[in-house]
Amino acid sequence: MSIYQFAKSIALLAGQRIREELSQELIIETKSNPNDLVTNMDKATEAFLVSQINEQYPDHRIIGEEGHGQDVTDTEGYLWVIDPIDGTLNFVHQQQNFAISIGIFYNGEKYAGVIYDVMNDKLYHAEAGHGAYLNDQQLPALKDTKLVTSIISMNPNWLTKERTRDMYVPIVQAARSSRSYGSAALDFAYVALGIIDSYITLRLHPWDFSGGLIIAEEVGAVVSNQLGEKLDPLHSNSILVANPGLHQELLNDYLGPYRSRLSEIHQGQFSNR
Ligand code: 2AM
Ligand code: CA
Ligand code: CA
Ligand code: CA
Repeated sequence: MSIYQFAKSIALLAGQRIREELSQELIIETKSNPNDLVTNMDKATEAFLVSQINEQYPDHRIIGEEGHGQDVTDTEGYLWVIDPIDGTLNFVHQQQNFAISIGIFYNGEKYAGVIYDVMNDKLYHAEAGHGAYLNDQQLPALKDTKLVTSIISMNPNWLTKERTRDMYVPIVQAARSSRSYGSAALDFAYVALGIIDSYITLRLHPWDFSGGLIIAEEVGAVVSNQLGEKLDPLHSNSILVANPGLHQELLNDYLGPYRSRLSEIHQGQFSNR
């Protein structure tokens, strides 16, 4: 079995475990603030994925949101970047609209991405250079869109903050409509699927974007930070993912005028870059 096949198989297994245990009572803890939650299921799922990977590939290294992986500071060899449950608030409140996300890199280059929409049993997956799939169906290349006829995804929280309001309101105003799904991994998957045209957010961690980055780029999406720079699996960043035409329009016409503010935000937030 290839590493890619193995990654898909453990995502499916982990999802099955979550579905089977959904009726059990959750133990919910808060992390950085009262709305930043983690459950026993996040931790158990990460522990399961990490133990499976360690057993099969003891020399591979792992970064995971809940800390079961290692402290990784370089990208040598195989690197797994995993989010056991992306969309924990959806998981807790809705028992749906959450995903398992896995991105795998080899010597810092994209190798494969897997996003498993657990409750809908939809597996988005891609091996770099070989196209992206939803279950067994290959996803077609994205077509360019203009913002006026696009649906974008953005968390409305960014429109309530002094520092970002004037930058993002014109995008929401100009778009055909906007959505907020509450799972970054599913946002990437939906861009890859072409059901939304762009996903825009100011702060994601490597486990939020690594699987999605690899899948979305396989259908021709452009994935960068909001300064147009490449993402890497070791650092948090802002996100702009869209079909090529819309990515350029957003970067040039909407974010470009705020370049110095965005640079400042990046230096402040992501100073370890
Ligand atoms: P999580 O559910 O794995 O924590 C919600 O808008 C999306 O943003 C989810 O993908 C969520 O991932 C992620 N998210 C939540 N809190 C975050 C934070 N403080 N920084 C970056 N991403 C966050
Ligand atoms: Ca979290
Ligand atoms: Ca996440
Ligand atoms: Ca998570």
